Amino acid sequence: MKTESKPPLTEALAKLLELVLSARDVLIGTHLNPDGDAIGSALAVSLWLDGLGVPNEVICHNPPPGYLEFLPGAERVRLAPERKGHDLGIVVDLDALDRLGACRPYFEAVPQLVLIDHHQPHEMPGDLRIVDPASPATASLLVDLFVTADATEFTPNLLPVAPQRGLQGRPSKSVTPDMADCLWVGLVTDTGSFRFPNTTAHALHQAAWLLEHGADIARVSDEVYLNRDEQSVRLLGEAIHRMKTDCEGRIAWVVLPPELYEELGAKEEHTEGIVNEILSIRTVQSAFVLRAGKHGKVKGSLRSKGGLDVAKVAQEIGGGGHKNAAGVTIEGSLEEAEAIVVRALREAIRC
Ligand SMILES: [Mn+2]
Repeated sequence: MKTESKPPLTEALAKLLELVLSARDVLIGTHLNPDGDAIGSALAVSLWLDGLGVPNEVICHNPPPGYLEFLPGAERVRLAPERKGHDLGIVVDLDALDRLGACRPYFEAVPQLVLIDHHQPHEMPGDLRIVDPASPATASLLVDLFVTADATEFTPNLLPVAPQRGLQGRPSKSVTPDMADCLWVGLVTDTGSFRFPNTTAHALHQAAWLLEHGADIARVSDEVYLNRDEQSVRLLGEAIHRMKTDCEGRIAWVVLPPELYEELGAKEEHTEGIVNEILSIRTVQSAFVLRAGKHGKVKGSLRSKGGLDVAKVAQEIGGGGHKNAAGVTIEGSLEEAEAIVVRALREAIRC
């Protein structure tokens, strides 16, 4: 694994501010099939640039999923830029430009690229890289940046003088309540509501800070967790019905064929969360879900508990991610991919 030296946050921030304040138009992007951290972080950056008076656009290969449409600024996310000639790109929550999908060429065309991310670096794109794999979410890195910005002389005061909704602490120079909502979503979703092992004391301090700065957690909880499509729950039911296990129940998985999605009227995004339900079985150490992707490829989500590193397993068979949550793309049929993942996991678990 490649390593890189981490510039101190103040240095990274100074460089970032220098770039954005001299930019004419900034293009912001995130990964395809965006999750809460991807959209939340991209919108937080966009709203921050608004405050700095820097024109910007947000693009993504897919529109925000329904449960994120309530986020302030979600309506500004486009599939392609409306303007030309952006002189700065900022991509968040990804390490490989492949993950930009159809948006990749737009970012390859910008003269300068900033990358803000918390995945294990492997491709290392970007002229300025603000990367910390120890950070639980890209939103968490952004909170650190904004808190650092508040403490500096060179950050302009972004907040209007009028009192802001929900503010309990000292006003931030950088983070508005709308931004706090976006950052809260990123932090909450990537830590599994502060249940995953990536939940550090620092993340909880940041959560408190976001609450003090106007995050509306009751609204976010309703929108994110009590807002599922009926097809999503029906797909979960079918998935659990089809679940297979191996190694005395230490591995559990589901293969979801395209016909099932057609039959239920379910979409790709409805797959989210199924793998975590399977992982919740007491004996299960690793769970995965496979579905047909595009161009004869199979997409898979892998999860694990405790010490088992599924990012390593994913890297071996074509993918990557975090220790307890990773993704793979495998060439071949669903059956072939299933055999490949089961074999790799059996090896990792030694059963
Ligand atoms: Mn993330």
